[in-house]
Amino acid sequence: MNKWMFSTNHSDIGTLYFLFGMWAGMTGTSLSWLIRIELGQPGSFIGDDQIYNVIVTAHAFIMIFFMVMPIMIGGFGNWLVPLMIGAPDMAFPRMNNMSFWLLPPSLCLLLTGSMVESGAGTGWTVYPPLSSNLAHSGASVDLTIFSLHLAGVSSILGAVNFISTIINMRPAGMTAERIPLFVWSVGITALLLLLSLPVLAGAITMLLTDRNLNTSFFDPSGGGDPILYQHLFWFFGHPEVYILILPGFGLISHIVSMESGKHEAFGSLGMIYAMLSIGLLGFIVWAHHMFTVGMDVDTRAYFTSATMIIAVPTGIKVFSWLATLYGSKMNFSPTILWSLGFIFLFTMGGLTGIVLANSSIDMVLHDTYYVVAHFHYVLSMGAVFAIMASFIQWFPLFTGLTMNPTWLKTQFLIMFIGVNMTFFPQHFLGLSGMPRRYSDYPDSYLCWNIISSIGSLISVIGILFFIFILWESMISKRQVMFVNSMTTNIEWLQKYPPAEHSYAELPIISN
Ligand code: HAS
Ligand code: CU
Repeated sequence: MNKWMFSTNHSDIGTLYFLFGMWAGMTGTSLSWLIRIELGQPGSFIGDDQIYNVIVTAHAFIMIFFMVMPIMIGGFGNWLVPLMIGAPDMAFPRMNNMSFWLLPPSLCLLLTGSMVESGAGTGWTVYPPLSSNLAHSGASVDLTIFSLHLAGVSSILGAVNFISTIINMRPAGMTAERIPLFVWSVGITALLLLLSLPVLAGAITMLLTDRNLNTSFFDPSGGGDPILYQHLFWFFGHPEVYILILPGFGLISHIVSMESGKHEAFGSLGMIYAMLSIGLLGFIVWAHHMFTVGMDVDTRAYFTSATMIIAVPTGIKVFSWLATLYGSKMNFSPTILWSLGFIFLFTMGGLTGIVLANSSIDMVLHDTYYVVAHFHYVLSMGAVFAIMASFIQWFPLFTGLTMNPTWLKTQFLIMFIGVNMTFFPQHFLGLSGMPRRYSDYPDSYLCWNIISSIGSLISVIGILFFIFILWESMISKRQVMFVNSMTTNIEWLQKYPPAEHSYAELPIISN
């Protein structure tokens, strides 16, 4: 057996998470390509609406749970958090290995759920009654639920590990406001995971018993209520979207300060409070996903107002990044290009979020492509751009190798054009009423759909180019001369050496 698979070392596990996330990312991208092929021409291509919905569902699950979360929290979190606080490893190294190894079986269950019988075509929200046993009989949805159980256990264990590591394994002088921003972002993300995932677990388990044990939590004929599921799901679902972006916020803060030659990001205390506010506010806005269920007007007014308040701490973050860059000599390195792209496009996605937060506007935009455009701006261009920037930034630390910077800049340009061409037209489609989760549309939507599909082809070419750049860096073995000390906060650690009785001293049993 490969010793590396059972490694309890944080960087080995981080690398496993990267490899897993990249594999899942390619799977998720392939599915998105199928979606854009179906929608790139009028009429039906796949020829089966259930299969189309299964593809959409699997695409979302894979991208959220098996690409963004493993790469950001599992990959960057494991690699960088211990290094940035000067800990020898995570607090619970063997549990760390288990967190990772729960994911491959979880992914297998998800893929099996899409391939057996008629597949789970429920969307990632898995709303009953569509997900109940009348509309989705057979094992598919049950397998999807089990997949989420495993992924949830993996994330909860990971969250416990990060929280324990960050609280207990810091050097003596590293007081709260001196904890690096990325470490803060992972800590807050872990807290959100710990508080929100059990609610999802409860909801899907109730759904499982409704489907198989004749309970009726979500079935009105037995006194239940399908709206209850939506509340439970979004009490998890909204914090989840901040789980997907907060580590990216932390990573971008480090990159902009490193690349502008400053010792830390502008207003780092404000950045900490902004992330805390975003995390806490994220728990009291969930029903902005449910404005059309028949809520009374006061409840809608509350959820609209609470949601919009999140623009304030998020604005603090955006303007602090810009203030960090201010006055520096721009070097337009590949990482700074991705970071600028992140700041610009994430803000665009955030602004369309503010539009959707208005409940009376959302009555017409809900379940249209406008929502799809919104969340792809914050995810495909927010979360993914943060991942690209960071992967390039820390690649020399991870591998000791360098990638070709000229090619990386070209690759950024291809991706930038590709994703904008894919998702910008979707705002127009949504505003003119095109609904999400359908495999066909009236001819009046054809033009923007063709442009969107061509854009996705360009993005796929960009991804393939990146894989080529990675491959080239590995076969040509260009060793890196030195790793910027700020990548691991070494300067800081020399000033504040590890505490005498930190867990650093405890024996760590490996293998
Ligand atoms: Fe969102 C739906 C509102 C941020 C992800 N979001 C989704 C879905 C996903 C998602 C995946 O209120 C679809 C889920 C599904 O499958 O159905 N979202 C917001 C708001 C914010 C926001 C207000 N979303 C995110 C992030 C995500 C994400 C981050 C993942 C990474 N979102 C919604 C709403 C829906 C929604 C509705 C439901 C729609 C529906 O009908 O289904 C905010 O956190 C964004 C804050 C960021 C900014 C930009 C930077 C701020 C600056 C300060 C100045 C700006 C101000 C704004 C003061 C605002 C620069 C006012 C000024 C103007 C000029 C307009
Ligand atoms: Cu939300």
